[in-house]
Amino acid sequence: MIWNKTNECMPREQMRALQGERLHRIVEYVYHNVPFYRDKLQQMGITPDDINTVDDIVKLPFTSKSDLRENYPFGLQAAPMSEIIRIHASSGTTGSPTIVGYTRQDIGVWSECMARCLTAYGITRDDIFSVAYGYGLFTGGLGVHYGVENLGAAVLPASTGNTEKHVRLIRDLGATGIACTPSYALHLAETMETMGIAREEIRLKVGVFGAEPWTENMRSEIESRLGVKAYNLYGLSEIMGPCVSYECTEQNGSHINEDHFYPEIIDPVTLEAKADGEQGELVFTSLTKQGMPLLRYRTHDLASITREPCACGRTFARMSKIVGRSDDMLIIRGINVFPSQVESVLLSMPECAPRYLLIVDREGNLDTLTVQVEVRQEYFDQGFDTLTPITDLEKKIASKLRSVLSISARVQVKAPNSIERSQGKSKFVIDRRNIE
Ligand code: DLL
Repeated sequence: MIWNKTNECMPREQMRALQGERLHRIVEYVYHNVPFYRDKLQQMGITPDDINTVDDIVKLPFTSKSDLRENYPFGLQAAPMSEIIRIHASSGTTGSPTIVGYTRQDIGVWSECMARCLTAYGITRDDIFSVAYGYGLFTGGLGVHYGVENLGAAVLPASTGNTEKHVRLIRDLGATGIACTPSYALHLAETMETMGIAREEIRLKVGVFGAEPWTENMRSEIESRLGVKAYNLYGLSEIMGPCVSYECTEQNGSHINEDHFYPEIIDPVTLEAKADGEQGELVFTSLTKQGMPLLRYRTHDLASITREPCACGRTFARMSKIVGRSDDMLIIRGINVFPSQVESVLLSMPECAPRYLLIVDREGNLDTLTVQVEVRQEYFDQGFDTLTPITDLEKKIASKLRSVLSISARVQVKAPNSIERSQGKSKFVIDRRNIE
C-alpha cells in the first residue's frame, strides 16, 4: 500500500521540476521573512531569482546547529508567532536547546509524511498502534501520534516509562504496532520475559524504530523477541521530526520524503557535493516548511543516497542507514547529548575541576551515562576526603545534569588528578556500547 501515490511514485524528472519550483519559492520566502538568511544571501550576492532549479542549490549557504544557537530562540523563524501552533525543543551543543516552531500547515505536512511511513510499514486503520516515544518537547511521541491518527489507526499514547503497565496493555488490547527506540524495544522484550508473558500472548506484528542508530543484529533480536517485522524511521527536529525517511517492505534503504525535504550528501570537510552511492554528511533543505524553514541544514549524520528505482514502486531517493556522525553528539536512550553540555554544567560549579570523563555503557538493553569529575584541590583540602560532602556534591551535579540533558546520569566525584590523563589528544568520552 502507498499513502500518496502521486508524490511517492512521481517520475524523477517531474520530481526534480517540483523540487526546483519549491526551492525557488522557499528561498524567496526566507529572503523576505528571515533577516539571517537575507543578510547571508546579500553577502553572497544572491537573490531568489538566481535559484530556479535544484542544481542551483549549491549557490545557497549552509545552516548549522550553531546558527540556531546564536539566533536562539526564534531568530530563524519565518512565520509570525500568530501562525505558530506548536513548539518543540531538542538538545543544542551547549546550554540552549534548539527551538522549532510549526504552523498548522507544517503539522499537516508532518502528519501526511508520517502517514506515508506507517502505510509503507503495513499499518492500516484496523491496527492498534502504541507510541512509546517520549511525549513532550521531543518530537518522537507527538510526531508519530499525529501520523497514526491521520492514517486512522487507533493510537495508544503510551509514551516511555511504566513498562510493565505498557506490556500488559499491549497484551490485553491486542496492540498490533509499536513505535519506540530500538533499545527501548529490547527493554520491553526483557520486561515481557521477566513478567512471564510469552511472545504468543501478544499480537504485535510491526515495530517502527529510530531516533538512535541500530544494527542489523538488533533488528533480528527485536524481531525474534517481540515477534514483529522491524522497520527503520529517521528524522530530526530541525527539519521536522520523525518522518524524514522510512523503509518500505523491500528494506533496502529508507525513502526520503523528497517533495518536502531536499537531500544532499556532502564531504564534511571540503563541503563539496558527493555523488550518489558515496558516503558523506546528509544535508537537508526544507522545501515547504512555514514555521522555520532551513536551507542546506547540516545534520552531521553520515550516510549515502541512491536514486535507483525501488521494487516497491516508490521513486523517492533512498538513504542508507546512518553509519556515524561527523561531530561528537552522543545519543543516549534516544536523547541527543553533547559532551559540551555536560562540560558547561560542570564548569558552572566552583567545586569541579575541568577534568571529567563521560562513560556511556549499555546495561541489559538500556543505555547508561556515568559522569566522573575531579573536585578542585582547594575543595578537596577542605574535607572532601570524607564521604558525605562527596555524596552531596554528586547529587547536586546529578540534578543539574538532569535538568540540562533531560536524562539522568550517575555522577562520581573523584579526587584531584585521579582521572587518567591520556597521551596526546584528551579523551572525554568512552562509549562502551557496541552498536556500530
Ligand atoms: O530523534 C526524531 C525521531 C523521533 C526520529 C523518533 C525517529 C523516530 P532529534 O531528537 O532531533 O530527532 O535527533 C535527531 O537522531 O540527526 C540522528 O543522528 C538520530 N536519528 C534519528 N533517527 C535515526 C535512525 C529525532 N533511524 C538525530 N537511525 C539525527 C539512526 C537516527 N539515527
